[in-house]
Amino acid sequence: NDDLTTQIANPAQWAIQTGDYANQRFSQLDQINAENVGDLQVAWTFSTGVLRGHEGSPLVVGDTMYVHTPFPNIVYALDLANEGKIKWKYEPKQDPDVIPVMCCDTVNRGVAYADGKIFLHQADTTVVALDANTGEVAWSVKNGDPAIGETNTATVMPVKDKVIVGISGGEFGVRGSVTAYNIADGSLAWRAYSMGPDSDILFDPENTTHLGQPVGADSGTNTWEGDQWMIGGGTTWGWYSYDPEADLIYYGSGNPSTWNPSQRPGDNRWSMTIFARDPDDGMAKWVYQMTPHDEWDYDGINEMILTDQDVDGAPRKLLTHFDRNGLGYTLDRLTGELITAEKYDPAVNWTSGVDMDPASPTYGRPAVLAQYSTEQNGEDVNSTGICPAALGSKDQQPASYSPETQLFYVPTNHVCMDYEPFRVSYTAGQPYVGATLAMYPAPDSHGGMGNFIAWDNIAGEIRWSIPEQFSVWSGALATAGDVVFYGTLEGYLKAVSAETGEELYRFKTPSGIIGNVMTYEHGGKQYIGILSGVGGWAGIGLAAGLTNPNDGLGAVGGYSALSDYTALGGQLTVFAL
Ligand code: PQQ
Repeated sequence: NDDLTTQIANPAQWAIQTGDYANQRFSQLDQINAENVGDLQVAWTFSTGVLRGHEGSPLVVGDTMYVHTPFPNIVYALDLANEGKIKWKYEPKQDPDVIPVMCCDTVNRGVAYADGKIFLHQADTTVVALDANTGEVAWSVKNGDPAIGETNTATVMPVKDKVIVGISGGEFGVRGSVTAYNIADGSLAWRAYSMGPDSDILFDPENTTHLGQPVGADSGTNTWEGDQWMIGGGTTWGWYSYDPEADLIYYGSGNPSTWNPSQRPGDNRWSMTIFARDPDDGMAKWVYQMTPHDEWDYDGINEMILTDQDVDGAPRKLLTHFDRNGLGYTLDRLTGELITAEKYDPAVNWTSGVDMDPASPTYGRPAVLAQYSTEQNGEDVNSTGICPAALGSKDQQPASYSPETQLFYVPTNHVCMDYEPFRVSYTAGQPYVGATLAMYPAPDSHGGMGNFIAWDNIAGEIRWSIPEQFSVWSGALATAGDVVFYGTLEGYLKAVSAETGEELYRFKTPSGIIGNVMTYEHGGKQYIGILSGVGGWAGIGLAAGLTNPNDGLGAVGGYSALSDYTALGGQLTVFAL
């Protein structure tokens, strides 16, 4: 999208949730830098008026900041030229019946901007285009139906003349899809499902490839038994990236439904898959399935970060992805060739690693340790001590990349689990989970449930690691000032050296942070912005008032100590020197 591309190119703005189309979350601004970040002060704050988990970040386009909230998904336009005065407020009317159909809190990862419009994708799957100046509704379209478990938490991505939209509901047997609507009027352009017939998944059996080979006919049905693919999951609730030169969009699909693997024999393609698609017609160029026949709920939706780097002395167009399954993957983003797949948390134990030999029949597949399987010979198996837990070595909390250090800064989880699968039958709109989970800190960690790490994607190695008491559920920001920012579940905004990880600054915001750090410049001054407001899957106990350790899909027990540090409440905190 030309307008959005122009807005993104101006480092004074934060025009897209992901920082740029490549999802690098890197800012050229360097007024705040490693030397002076210790002097950061709170410049101003804004209460959102909403209590539950606040993911995503504000946008800044021109003199306006756009702040969103979790359900009921209010959008505020704040006038930065007038001390943050509220220019307009949009509050959709949504049926609260959607709340119990949201798996992991009522979060929303933010609005998007393009062509003078603000795009809000509500919890109930209504996509609304608002006039960026007035907040008037330009058009509105229903992407799904909460009555059958379809909801939304993701942001959307404007590309060219379309807006790319995902869907949630993998815990309700929703069949995931990605949909493109025309920006001009909201009309449907195309929809591509994660599984199903070739015409539904927009695959060309001869030209869509998996690890360099054509996928062949019926690849989205022939690794499923019977009609299970129709309730097969593979939802698309994560982040989207775009390479304008290659003209491809990238995203991942989530867990196959149900969580009980013995009920869905086969590889369950294309759940747990990275997709490269043409934004004009949705056709898939290549795919890579990371976790065939998932047994642990390792959704593949985490962000795809696009970089141009040298590999073995040759410049390459890369895609790096920190999967829930604990492996950090780097692929050639033009062809889908696998370059590295290495554990980015040493605790990962369910696999001994990925077969990297192109000549091998199991090329590209992770080798599974039987001890951590949750199924043997088609029978359910209760398994203990599996690392990572279902929420992965990293969940949706996005990493950042600095082209200056060529390092990725990754918020991680250091949590393991016990997994008890059970038989579940499908009823539309009812939970279709089929496993009981217990989560706890990884055994070697002295109680720490997370780390903030710097990752070298070519070597496949951790450069430094900062232990955190809780999982780092906030998105990172790297800047040309040689500083990296992230938030913690206790509520600290932290700044660390991009080179060494040394802590340079911390400030405790009013609530736990699961939002993503952003930066902008206004009136010649650089600002850092972060939403606090604890919640998300890790904070579901606090957000939804749950206390039974196995509730919240197993997360409540693991994170119960959070209530000793923080409480609910949405607030934006903006910092400056
Ligand atoms: N959402 C969070 C969060 O915002 O903290 C964490 C998760 C979700 C998960 O770990 C999930 O597995 C998950 N799965 C789905 C799905 O399968 O459709 C949706 C969501 C969501 O929409 O937030 C999450």
